[in-house]
Amino acid sequence: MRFSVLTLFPEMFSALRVGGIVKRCVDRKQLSIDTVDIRAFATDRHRTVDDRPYGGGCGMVMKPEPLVAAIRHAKEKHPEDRVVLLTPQGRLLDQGLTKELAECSGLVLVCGRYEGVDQRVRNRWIEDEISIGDYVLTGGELAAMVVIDAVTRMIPGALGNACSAEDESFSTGLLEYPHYTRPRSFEGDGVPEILMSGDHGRIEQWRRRASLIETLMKRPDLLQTAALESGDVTFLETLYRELETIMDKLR
Ligand code: 4GX
Repeated sequence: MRFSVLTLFPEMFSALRVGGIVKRCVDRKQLSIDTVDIRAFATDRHRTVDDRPYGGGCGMVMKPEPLVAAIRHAKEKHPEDRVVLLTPQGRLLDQGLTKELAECSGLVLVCGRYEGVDQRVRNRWIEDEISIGDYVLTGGELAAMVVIDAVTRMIPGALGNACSAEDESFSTGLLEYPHYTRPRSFEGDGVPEILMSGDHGRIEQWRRRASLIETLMKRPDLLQTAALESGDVTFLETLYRELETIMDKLR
């Protein structure tokens, strides 16, 4: 996977090289992250990259010329790479979109600053618009890093260990079950006995049910789209009936 990042603040992306899985993938050449400084493509003496909006109003707009020169530069080497703009107006990033992006050979991530980019650049050059959530950032850089991070862990072998990103929460569409490690007793709190039983069938069932309960309590909306098995529905029906019995007595 290849990322070309177009930004006015290329130094921000050094955060990805400090440590962790993204750095390891870069070191192993499973991933490349090239930053392109948009300001380097400004041609005037002040290296201007923004200008006032036509029609008036507050804030500035990114000028088309340096931005398009930067996009052309990134596309030159790899014309097949998809040009993506980070913006609150984009498709909401979720695990499905992350998987879709991971199938691309390369992405050109365009990080906007100010009020945004000239609409003509969007019309001609932007192939996809992505949002990392319904809130407003001061620039696209952190959003681009979120995309890089989430897409990187979908690269086959990226997570290093034998487990794949596939068996975790969100690939099932459910929240993760609770995790425990040593010590067996921590400040008086123990670990669910079943996890120490060595009975892998029952452990798997406990974890699945814990995931279902976690999802029901914290993100019930996810149950609507999760890949539920018939045993899951049976378990949820059991919970439902148990609650009904309790409620009947309370009322
Ligand atoms: N998920 N922002 C981009 C400037 C901007 C506006 C419009 C292009 C077009 C954001 C988000 C986000 C703030 C990044 C506005 N650039 N990006 N920036 N949420 O809030 O991705």
